[in-house]
Amino acid sequence: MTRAVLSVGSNLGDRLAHLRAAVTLLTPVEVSGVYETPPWGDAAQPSYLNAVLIVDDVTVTAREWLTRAQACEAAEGRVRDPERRFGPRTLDVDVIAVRDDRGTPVVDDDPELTLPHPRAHLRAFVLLPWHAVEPDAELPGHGPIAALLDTPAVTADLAGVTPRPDLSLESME
Ligand code: PH2
Ligand code: MG
Ligand code: MG
Repeated sequence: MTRAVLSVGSNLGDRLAHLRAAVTLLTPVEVSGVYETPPWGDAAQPSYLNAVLIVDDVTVTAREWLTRAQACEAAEGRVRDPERRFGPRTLDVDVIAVRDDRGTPVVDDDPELTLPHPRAHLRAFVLLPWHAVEPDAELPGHGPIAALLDTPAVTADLAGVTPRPDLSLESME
């Protein structure tokens, strides 16, 4: 596989430090800005910092991106609450979409790693940062992300997705 789009989010502890740890561990080729976003799916929790990372490594399969994502979450002390699927977390790294080395999108209904991510087309906090780094990108099965940003489900949430130019994941050396 070549290129994967990863969504990173944090709403517990030092949120920026958790996102920065993901950048250090995953060595992305593109890093979006940081956005402050209201919690989606389970409102009774602090707001999130979200960003999108583009990773590119011909030797890494889609499944291995998931393994790496989960290793980052574990390294940042994430504890999963089986009772609260969309509950707060120190670090969440989701594999949104993967293309193989010929540019063909990976489509898989494996419940362990469904690709593309089954809710990505509805999530302003994924689409807006992704669009900032790859304006012409397409979400396989859903079309251009620029058009998804204009759909009613997403536009309703866009107002809450606030850029945080004071926080950066770049130039961390
Ligand atoms: N992740 C969730 C649940 N809700 N809300 C926001 N704003 N950002 C997230 O990354 C997020 C969420 C579960 O993965
Ligand atoms: Mg998630
Ligand atoms: Mg996740």
